Amino acid sequence: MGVTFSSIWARLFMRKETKVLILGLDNAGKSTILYRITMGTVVPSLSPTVGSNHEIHDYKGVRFGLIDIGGQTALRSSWGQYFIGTEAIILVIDSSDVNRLGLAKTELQRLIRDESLQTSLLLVLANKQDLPLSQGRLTPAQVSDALNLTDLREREWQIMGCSALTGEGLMEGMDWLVGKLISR
Ligand SMILES: Nc1nc2c(ncn2[C@@H]2O[C@H](COP(=O)(O)OP(=O)(O)OP(=O)(O)O)[C@@H](O)[C@H]2O)c(=O)[nH]1
Ligand SMILES: [Mg+2]
Repeated sequence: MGVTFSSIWARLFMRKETKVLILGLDNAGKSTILYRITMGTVVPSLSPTVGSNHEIHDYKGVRFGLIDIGGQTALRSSWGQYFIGTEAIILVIDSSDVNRLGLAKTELQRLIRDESLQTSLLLVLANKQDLPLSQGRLTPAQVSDALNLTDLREREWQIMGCSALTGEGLMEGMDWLVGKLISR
């Protein structure tokens, strides 16, 4: 109780910024999710991110410092420079990009192994759930299987189906993060 109260106190009144990285392959929907969360709307015609986008967002007593980093192949090698001090990773998966789920899994394994991220929470967003199953879109359970998430025994993780276009699932994901952060 005491720990929980002091944690809430610190986050509410000292405005400690909680560093969250939004990672994933190019075209997964990271920037769309960033602005959907912080501005509550879909920003049309976003260009692929070269570098990163930073936004501060207060939600349920937590001041989130959200960093969305470009996911193109050439940019993924520079993700490491953002890792120190990361309290949570939001890994965004394009649920319709079935051919590149293996690559997404390789990137996830790289994140999991990194020394700087050992205590980071992991929220996997199976994005683009608005697309029809007939177009080959996978369910969150299928994405979870493809990434072998149940093998992650040392990690606090969660998977959530979402759509950055409709907003479905995003707040539920943020609520999971808030719950975990407050109880730390
Ligand atoms: N149908 C559908 N399309 C989405 C969704 N989220 C994003 N998109 C589309 O996917 C494309 C890529 O979105 P971005 O947010 O730019 O992707 P990104 O992950 O930031 O890509 P990089 O910056 O290159 O790493 C855009 O055309 C978005 O409109 C979603 O939930 N559903
Ligand atoms: Mg982007």
